[in-house]
Amino acid sequence: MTERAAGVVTAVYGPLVRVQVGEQTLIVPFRRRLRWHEEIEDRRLVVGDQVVLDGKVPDAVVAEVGARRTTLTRRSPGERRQRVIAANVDQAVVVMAANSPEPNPRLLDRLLVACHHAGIQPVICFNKVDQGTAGVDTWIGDYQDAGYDILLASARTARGVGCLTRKVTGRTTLFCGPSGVGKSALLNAIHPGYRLREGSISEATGKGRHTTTTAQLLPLPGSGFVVDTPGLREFGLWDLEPSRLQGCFPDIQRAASGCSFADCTHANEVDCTVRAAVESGTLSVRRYTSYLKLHEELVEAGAT
Ligand SMILES: Nc1nc2c(ncn2[C@@H]2O[C@H](COP(=O)(O)OP(=O)(O)OP(=O)(O)O)[C@@H](O)[C@H]2O)c(=O)[nH]1
Ligand SMILES: [Mg+2]
Ligand SMILES: [Zn+2]
Repeated sequence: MTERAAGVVTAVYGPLVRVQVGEQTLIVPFRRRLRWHEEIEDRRLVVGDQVVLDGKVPDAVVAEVGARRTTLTRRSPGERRQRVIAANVDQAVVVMAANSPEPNPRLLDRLLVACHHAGIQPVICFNKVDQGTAGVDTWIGDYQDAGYDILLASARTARGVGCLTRKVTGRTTLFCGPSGVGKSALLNAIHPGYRLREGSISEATGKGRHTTTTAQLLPLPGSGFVVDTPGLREFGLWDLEPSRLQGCFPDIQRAASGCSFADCTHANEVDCTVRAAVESGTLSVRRYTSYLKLHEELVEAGAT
């Protein structure tokens, strides 16, 4: 290897990172005074970061970090700081089980908002349809109406796996969602060579057991990358202006085109076409309520 080489971070293990350099996988430390090519608040390497290594193996170190094309960020649970999940991802497959563990549309909305905010294209995937779709039957239509790309899949029967493979080929796609919904299982179905560990579902709680413990970027056999991530229990939004929330709800955004006030929050203003759409049944009450709650939360977060 030459003295300097470009690579991509595929996993972070505390003071060490795994970097893919061409066909080679290296586990290397990073310089204390890393050179960042942009000003960022959270100066920690994450999967997907484009880096430059300095020095020859076994003494190579990460010396530089490229500017991030996209950054998926959440509020660190229990803290008033951010946590970057991954860099340079262009698409996210938000995975929920179609039945069990019980799908959570409020968490789905948060993840979708985070994708829109980060400029990452979301795909909604309901996995485990071999166990039925009872958990989503009453509200899946809300997301169809909003125009989302929705995939019904089963890692067990391979339903939808061909379609998912086509969607991820040639791109960098992050898989996210609660624990136990089958993120790792879907990735193994796309490429059995990954041999990712799959968990079991707790009989007592019906929930996943957090089998995947750290995010990792995996090269696809053709072209592109996928990112497997640990299950999320919650997802706090970070650094989003309340006024920009409607841009992260395509259905609200569409309905808002006729509102009298340009800065209408759609909560209680007169001549609000969003509320009119809810009243006439063309906009989902559940999505509207979800928007209002998140809006309130963002206003409160900004005020404290
Ligand atoms: N019936 C059925 N079970 C599935 C399917 N996909 C995954 N499972 C099972 O669900 C359990 C959890 O799957 P994982 O792939 O570990 O789930 P995960 O989303 O990666 O979970 P974490 O790593 O904890 O975030 C495992 O026992 C899988 O065998 C499916 O399509 N149908
Ligand atoms: Mg997993
Ligand atoms: Zn309005």
